[in-house]
Amino acid sequence: MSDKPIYVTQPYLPPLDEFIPYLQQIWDNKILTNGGPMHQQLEDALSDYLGVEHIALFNNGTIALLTALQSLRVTGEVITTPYSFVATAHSLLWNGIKPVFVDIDPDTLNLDPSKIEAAITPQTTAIMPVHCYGHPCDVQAIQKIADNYNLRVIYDAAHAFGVQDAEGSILRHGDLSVLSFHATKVFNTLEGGAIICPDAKTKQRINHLKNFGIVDEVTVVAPGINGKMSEVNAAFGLLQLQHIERAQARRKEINRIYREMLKDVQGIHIVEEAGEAVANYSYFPVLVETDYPLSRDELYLKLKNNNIFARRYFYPLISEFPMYRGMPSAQRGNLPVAFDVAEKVLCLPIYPALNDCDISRIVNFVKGN
Ligand code: T4K
Repeated sequence: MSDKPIYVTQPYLPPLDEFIPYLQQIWDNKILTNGGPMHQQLEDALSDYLGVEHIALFNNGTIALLTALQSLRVTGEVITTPYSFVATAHSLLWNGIKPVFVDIDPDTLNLDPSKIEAAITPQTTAIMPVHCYGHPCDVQAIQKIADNYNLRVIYDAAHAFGVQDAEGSILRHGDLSVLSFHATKVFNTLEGGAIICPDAKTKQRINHLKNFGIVDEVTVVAPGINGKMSEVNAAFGLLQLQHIERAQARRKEINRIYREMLKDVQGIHIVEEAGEAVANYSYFPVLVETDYPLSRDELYLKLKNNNIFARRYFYPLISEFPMYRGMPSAQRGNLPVAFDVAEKVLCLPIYPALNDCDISRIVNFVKGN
């Protein structure tokens, strides 16, 4: 095991000296948090970059999810996917909401709209789909169901930074969309997140909720939380934005090389990107099928033993964790596709600093060389 470790992802870090002027400004301003100038600049810059009108920054994606649910006063039961990071369902449980798991579509690996209606009960108030790996959900089908049953739609768009469909940002769909800017994401603020809001009034309510419910020195309108992004995090985001095009171009190229090199490998199924979407290449998931010479876990371990840390996102399913697995909707019979995919998936490393030699090394191991 002599080669350097390769992780599933690695944050894009601009040259350190480029960050110093931002820090100098913060030192000069002496405003470290609570909606300072960097925070305002990043909201404006992200609105432009993402093509959305109203964005509220957060200290991480999970607090943003919690706050999104609070802002819409969601209660009762919410239909969601078991095939995601645990934060999706945890945000429901933390709000006293019961997650109801619905199976995923075998092609997109997103919530299967054709299975949603059967899971709706009189207690259902919302749907929380995930644009898994940044691949867009079937937003039209989901909205149609939501309209028919008067349900809210909150997209967990943690993976979907910069993703577009034919008419624009994928983040404009639903009542709210929630982003994560965690270090492992295509755009990061070290820790961070955001809610995309449809209008200024909703954004104002969310701004109050992320600041303890405070409106002014003597007025508190809701039992809010501390979800504020600091000035250092916002400054890091501003610097990241200067580099995002180059970083994304490299991800796109890595995606292309993998697809080319892996296309004829028996038993390796490359998960397709959705239709005409502008993708963000945040993950490179493959399914290790039964005609591959090794099991998924054997391949995972083989890579690991050679210092290549691919990840089984998302295994186990959220519904398999102890706080969920007793629920009727968590049972294997209800989620056959999700169980099947979770047992086959492996996300190969993808990040801007991954070089062509690294990719060849990974592919050679996958090819059995
Ligand atoms: N919804 C969805 C669908 C999500 O995927 C997430 C987060 C959320 C909601 C919640 O958003 P946040 O509250 O996190 O903003 C990672 C991330 O911690 C998590 O943000 C992310 N999803 C999830 C999919 O992946 P882990 O436990 O796999 O992270 P970890 O520490 O094992 O990191 C993975 C690899 O990345 C490491 O092997 C090395 C590399 N790495 C990681 C960090 C933190 C670095 O090179 N540098 C770093 O600083 O969860």
